[in-house]
Order: sequence, then C-alpha cells, then structure tokens
Amino acid sequence: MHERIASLAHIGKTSDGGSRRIALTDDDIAGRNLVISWMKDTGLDVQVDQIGNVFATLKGEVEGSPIMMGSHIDTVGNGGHLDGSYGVIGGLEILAAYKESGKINKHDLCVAIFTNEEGVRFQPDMLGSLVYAGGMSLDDAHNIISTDGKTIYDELTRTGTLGSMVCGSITPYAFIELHIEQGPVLESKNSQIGAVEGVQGISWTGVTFKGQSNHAGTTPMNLRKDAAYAASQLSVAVREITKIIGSGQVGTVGVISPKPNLINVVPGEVYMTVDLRNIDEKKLKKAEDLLKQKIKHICLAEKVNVETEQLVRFKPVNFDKRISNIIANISDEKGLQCTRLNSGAGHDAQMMARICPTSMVFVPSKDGISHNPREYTSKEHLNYGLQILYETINRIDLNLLD
Ligand code: HGY
Ligand code: MN
Ligand code: MN
Repeated sequence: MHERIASLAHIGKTSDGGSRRIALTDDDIAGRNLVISWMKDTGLDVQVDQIGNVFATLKGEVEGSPIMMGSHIDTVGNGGHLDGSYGVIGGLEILAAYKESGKINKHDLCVAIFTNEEGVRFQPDMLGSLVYAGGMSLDDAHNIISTDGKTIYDELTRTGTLGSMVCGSITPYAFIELHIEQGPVLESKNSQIGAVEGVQGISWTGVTFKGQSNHAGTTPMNLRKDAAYAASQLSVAVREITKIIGSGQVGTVGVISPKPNLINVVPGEVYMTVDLRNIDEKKLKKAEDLLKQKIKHICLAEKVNVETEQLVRFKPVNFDKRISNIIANISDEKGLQCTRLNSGAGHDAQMMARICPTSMVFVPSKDGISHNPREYTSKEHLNYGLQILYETINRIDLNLLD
C-alpha cells in the first residue's frame, strides 16, 4: 500500500512535492491507468461506467450486491498524496489480500475510483458518486462545462474514460470509505481511528460583481464602482457570518479573480466563490440568507451589479450507525483509541449514503493539514485504518446489515 501511494504520488507531482491530478486532465488519467493496471494485476474484473467511475470486483458467493470500498484519485490544484488515493489503494490492498488467501466471501467485494470528487475544474464536487447514486442525470453531468470551457462529455471522450456500464446499475450491500480526516479532531483527541457518523452540508456560490473599470488616478473615490472593493467587503462578511452563526459554521472565499487585474485600473469585474458548510441544515440556510443580504447591501453602497450562481448545494448526511458502531467496536477490541465524529470535508460516501448503508473510517491528519502538499499521516496510522477497514468488511460480510 505504501509503495503504491508513493508511486501514484509521482504522477502529477508539483514543484513543492504536492499532487496535481485535476479531474479528467492527462495527469488524472495517467493516475487512473496506473491504478487500473494494479487492479488487473490483482486479477480483478474491472468495469468503467458512463461517467468514468471505475469498479474492480472480486467475485463472492452472492453476485450483484457488493460490499464496496473506494474513493477518488483526482486532487485539488496542489494537494497531498493521501486525500482519496489512500481509500482507493487501501481498498485494493484488501481485495488483493482476500484474493491471495483464496477465501470466498459471501458478497462480491469491490473497490471504486469515482470521477471528479474534488470539483475544482467541474462543479459540483463528488460528481461521479452523485450520478451513481441517482442525484444527477447522466445527461446533465455530461453537459457540465469546466472552468476551462470543456464539457465532461468532451473530456471523458478525449481521455478514453467514457465507459459503457450504466451508472448505478449495481446497488452495493454497503459502502465504506477509508480516508484521512483532513482536520485536527483525531490528533487533538489522541485517537488513531475515526468512526464517521455523517458529513456536513455544503453550499458553494459563484459571485460576479460588475462595476466599472476606470483610471486609478483620475477617478474620484465617490464616483467609483469598484468591483474589487465589493468583493473584499464580501470576503470580510463571510468571516462575520461564521461568527454570527457560531461554532460549527465554516466559510471560505477560495477564488477571487479581478478583471482586468492591472495595477492602475479600478477593477470593473470580480469573480469570487463562497463555500459555506455546517452539519446543521437550519444553520446552513441561515448562513446562506445572511450571505444574500450582505451581497445586496454591498451592491447598493458601491453601486455595482451582481450575478450569483449556486454551484453546489448538498444537505448534511447521516451515516449508518450500525457500521460506525462496528468500526468503533473493532477499534476497541484492537486497543485503538476511536473517536466518533462528523466529516468536515465532502466525500463520495455522502452520495453513496443515498442508496446503501454507508460509513467511513478516518485516520488522523498531522496538524490537521490537507489540500496542501504538507498533508501527512504516519504509516502506523495508515496501517491501523486499513486493518479496521479489513475487519469491518469481514463482519459486514456476515450479513450483519440484513
Ligand atoms: O470539498 C470537499 O470537501 C472535497 O474535498 N471535495
Ligand atoms: Mn477526498
Ligand atoms: Mn479533497
């Protein structure tokens, strides 16, 4: 597992040692093809569906109701080596172990690579699992246009990843995703394992302020329609909204792109994004309402116009307590410290929870860092997570979820 994580990390490696395998770019495909070659070397049956999701299956006694693991291998622009990859390569390791042992499970075992989990090039994020779970039609997904002007369909065709398997044609018996926590909770509680009980709701909004480009020297301050000033005020307002809503509310302005982006020109237009998240749906709605009000006030005061686009809106998700209990019990049996928590990050599991019993196994992230080349989890913790996942699969295969 560690060797494979290290070799995958070479694909799309950035100058400061991070990973850049943005969805359906050549690096993402090269990474996929490497993992698919490992799946085939393991003797697994590999299928690709119509949104490019990859499924490697080890046949069990009862066909067509697999216990599924998996995650993603696409990354953000300068991410780490574990986000997503750990869940895919860890799941593959478990299938290889079963294959070598010759043990025939009741259920098919499957490990998946979901397309475009990160959502940085094509929105929404978790797209492959969303389509698989029936949350978006294949047509709508194929027609999504990327930030660089290509449709998903174009890029699936160009990269040869448009498969024929009908999305969602197999409903898993259960889905368990192995993932790094990407936050500070497990480390702060000295826990080696996280039994994940849910994922917070996500709201992504694209905001375009339209003012008036003008000369930086000649334009009196009272006559300006400064889109950058409007955007800066909204950026500060996002932080204020998190304070008004209180603990558990997070807000991020990740993109701010002024036009014409020149030192001596008052920006006429700014595109920016706002990412709001909360595990409590009512509070998330309140945060969205406050955002809308703030945008209105800013436009009135600065005499700019605005266009907004809802890029993502996913409600909070609760996972299957029976599975998180199994994860916690196995951790106790192995003498590992386990914390039950909700996930701050979005995951494919939050989509799979729409169609089957689902949960996640977390391992700690050093200093809570992720979406950053400094993302790190010790080999010892990665091994613990893999063992807990393996044991959880063993138990679920006894039809504990019937
Ligand atoms: O945005 C997220 O939480 C995930 O990394 N796509
Ligand atoms: Mn991830
Ligand atoms: Mn991520």
